[in-house]
Amino acid sequence: MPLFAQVDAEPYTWPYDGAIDASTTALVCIDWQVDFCGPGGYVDAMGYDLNLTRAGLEPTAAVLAAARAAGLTVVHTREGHRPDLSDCPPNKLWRSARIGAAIGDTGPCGRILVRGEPGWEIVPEVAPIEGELIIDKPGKGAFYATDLDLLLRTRGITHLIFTGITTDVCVHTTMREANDRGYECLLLTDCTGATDTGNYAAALKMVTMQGGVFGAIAPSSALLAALSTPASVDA
Ligand code: C5J
Repeated sequence: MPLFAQVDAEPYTWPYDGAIDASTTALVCIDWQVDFCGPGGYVDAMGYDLNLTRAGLEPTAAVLAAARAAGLTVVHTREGHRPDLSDCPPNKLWRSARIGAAIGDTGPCGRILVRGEPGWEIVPEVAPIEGELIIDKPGKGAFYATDLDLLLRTRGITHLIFTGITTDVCVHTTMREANDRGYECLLLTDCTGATDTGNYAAALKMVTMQGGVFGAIAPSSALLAALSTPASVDA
């Protein structure tokens, strides 16, 4: 499996342990679903600006293409619940109703955040292809109540590169979960978005504190440069 140059990242050159090894690195694409970035979905129903959550789509599509070409494992996640909502905690349901977008209610994209509905699908720009891992999760973190950790460890994956939405909620929760499990994490700054610009900026900054408390951040251009540069033998 090929080795690639390290990424010019903040607050340290990523990964910490040398070249990017395609056989131990996965690209994780979090919740690029209609419900979070499509017209008529959950985020739209809550009244937030879709331009903020859609901003990362184009750079993510480019990163996906590069990751596939480089031979990285690709993982996609989807937040959603069973049709009978038996896996939706009552307080999550109550809070969504409170903001006028109740999970399970019918909207323009079908039932909000329910598995199998049009709003729950991943948008075509970054849709999975055959052979890629898809994780369905009931919560914000992709490690909670899923087999993600088992699938990654079985494949020998130790390094994770994150794209997705929203930066401050599902992306951050998953990156923190991964970091606590010992995965070496990188978040691509232009491949993620939040429903609030202040939260987006704060979430990125949080990663860089304490020498990289949850890992590192970098623009996708830095990753693309790394993936087009074979690692030198002594890297
Ligand atoms: C949210 C997510 N924001 N995918 N979910 O509720 O970040």
